[in-house]
Amino acid sequence: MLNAKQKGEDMMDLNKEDQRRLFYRLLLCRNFDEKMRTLFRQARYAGTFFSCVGQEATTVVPTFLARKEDVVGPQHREIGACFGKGMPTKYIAAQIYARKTSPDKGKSHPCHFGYPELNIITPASTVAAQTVIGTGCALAFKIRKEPRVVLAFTGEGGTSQGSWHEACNFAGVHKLPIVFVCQNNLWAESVHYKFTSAIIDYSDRAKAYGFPGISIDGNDVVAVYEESKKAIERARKGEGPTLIEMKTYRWYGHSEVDPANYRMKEEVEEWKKKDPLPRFEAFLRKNGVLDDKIKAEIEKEVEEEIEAAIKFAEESPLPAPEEALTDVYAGNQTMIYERPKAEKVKPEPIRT
Ligand SMILES: Cc1ncc(C[n+]2csc(CCOP(=O)(O)OP(=O)(O)O)c2C)c(N)n1
Ligand SMILES: [Mg+2]
Repeated sequence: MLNAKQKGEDMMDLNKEDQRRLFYRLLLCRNFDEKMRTLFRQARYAGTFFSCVGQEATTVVPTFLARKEDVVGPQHREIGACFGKGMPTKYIAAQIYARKTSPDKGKSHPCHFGYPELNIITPASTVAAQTVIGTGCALAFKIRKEPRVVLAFTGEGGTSQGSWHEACNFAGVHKLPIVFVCQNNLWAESVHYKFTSAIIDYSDRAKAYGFPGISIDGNDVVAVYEESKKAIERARKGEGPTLIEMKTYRWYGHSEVDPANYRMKEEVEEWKKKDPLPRFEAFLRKNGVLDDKIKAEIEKEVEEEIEAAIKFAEESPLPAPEEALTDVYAGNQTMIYERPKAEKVKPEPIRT
């Protein structure tokens, strides 16, 4: 597993302003997440919250690279995908508060962040489901000859779900424009990955589906940037899927009701030293992109954005009970596409 420094890569294709914008989104994701954890303890909203603190780079960075028309399929912990793609923070807050002003009008689970305007698929509670839906979107893009790409996220636990394998297999066979991002944070609820997989590098799973897989340090923003960029470009050029395993760690419990006492304190402390934010900050400072003054301005702006989002959510009404059955079905929107011509395949001789 190489990190970005070993490979000599340095994000030179992003101008300074965009590098700062990326730092802004990472910090926004981190500080918003910490704030939501506090507000949960104050009972300011109901349900629960799946913190992604520690693993922000794995979601914010790939989605920051995606175009508006690209589709993103997050799992329950991938709030960072919304920040990376640019979903307005006030709608993320309204979703967590289950308010009428949220994209789903306050009717779904607090972690089901979806935003059709930016092609963010609402996560399903069934882990890995978004990889199947994403594969369907990728098939549609291929049939319609649209240069659009899908980013489909799961945790390492989600890759043991049958549907994830079906999605990868189908995407591999049809060379679909999709990037599978696996965030290996070592744990699926209280189950260590050694109890769900006999392999160490989840990228090895790609071999079975005939497309490339790579394992990287998911807390290294530059490495995540470079590998996501390559995979997205590959997909857009019609060269098919890529699996990127990003090794990372969640600092807190599975959700806010989980004290996570199945883990060793030492493991948590070790991973806190690999925090992606100070690492990226040091990189930006070294390259003259960030200094104390600019950082203070960014921090202030982030705080203001978070406060405004919470105010928006708290002042928004809850959905009325009589609205429960509206918007349940999409209506008759069946679309028929011309069937692509089947390729004639010459069978290869059987190898013995
Ligand atoms: C099909 C299915 N099985 C079980 C669950 C319950 N569940 C929700 S999250 C989760 C763990 C998922 O682990 P992973 O994919 O590693 O994501 P992480 O929570 O670590 O981000 C489980 C088992 C579920 N939602 N769906
Ligand atoms: Mg996990």
